[in-house]
Amino acid sequence: MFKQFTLSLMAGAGVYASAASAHFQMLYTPELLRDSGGQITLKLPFTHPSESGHVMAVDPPQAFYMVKKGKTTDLLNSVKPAKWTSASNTGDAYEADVRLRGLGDYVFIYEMAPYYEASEDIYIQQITKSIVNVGSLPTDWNQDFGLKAEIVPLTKPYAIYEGGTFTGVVRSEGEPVPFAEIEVEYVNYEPDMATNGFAQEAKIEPPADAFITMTLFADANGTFTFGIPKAGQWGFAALGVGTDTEYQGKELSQDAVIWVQAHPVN
Ligand SMILES: [Cu+2]
Repeated sequence: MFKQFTLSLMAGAGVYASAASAHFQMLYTPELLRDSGGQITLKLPFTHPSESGHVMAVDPPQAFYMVKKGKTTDLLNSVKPAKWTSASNTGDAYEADVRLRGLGDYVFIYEMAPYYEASEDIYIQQITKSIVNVGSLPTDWNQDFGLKAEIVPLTKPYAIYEGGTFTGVVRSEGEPVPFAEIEVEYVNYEPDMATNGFAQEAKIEPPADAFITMTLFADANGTFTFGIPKAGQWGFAALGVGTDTEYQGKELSQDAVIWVQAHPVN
């Protein structure tokens, strides 16, 4: 109740909770672990998923592709504009329909255009990865793609129990990034694939603002582990770990993002 109140207050004043919540480039489909292939839709809003925060308009992505059994398929042409609605606004976003054929891992890599964050006077560019598996057959999930900013999973990101852990390594062009700062957010408002927006109701109630975006640091080898308390999708963003540090004369934070999904224990 209190949180709802402060959120609407801040929205009314045109002030956004950039200190309390992190930007996350979503690459969302409800099930990262599927029984069969077929067409899936990926929703691509740039937003604040743990608090259904504002949706930010970004230029079309610089790259979007998938890798399956080592083969890369360009998906940039399948990206189309779509709106996304949060508790704060309805904003411009993107989505893409993709067909999955056969068993294995489909590694989706989405490189958004740099976004100018006025409140910090910097550009932000996230290189986002999400891995969809069909039929529990592992193929490509733990590949290091040598991206400018990347989180390479050491845990299968689609086969984690609620109460389990996720371990990843922050890398930049294959090199570990020691002591990288990582922000963690829960997709706390269920994305509605039909209406293009977050649910009204939160799934969990963070006990304090410090839980809206959680922060941890990688160790000296760029490795981190996070215990996942709740089923659903969780995003990890390693901040400013990329090779590019400037865009149009301003500081650029080139972040590595990965999405993982935990399943309930029944
Ligand atoms: Cu923002």
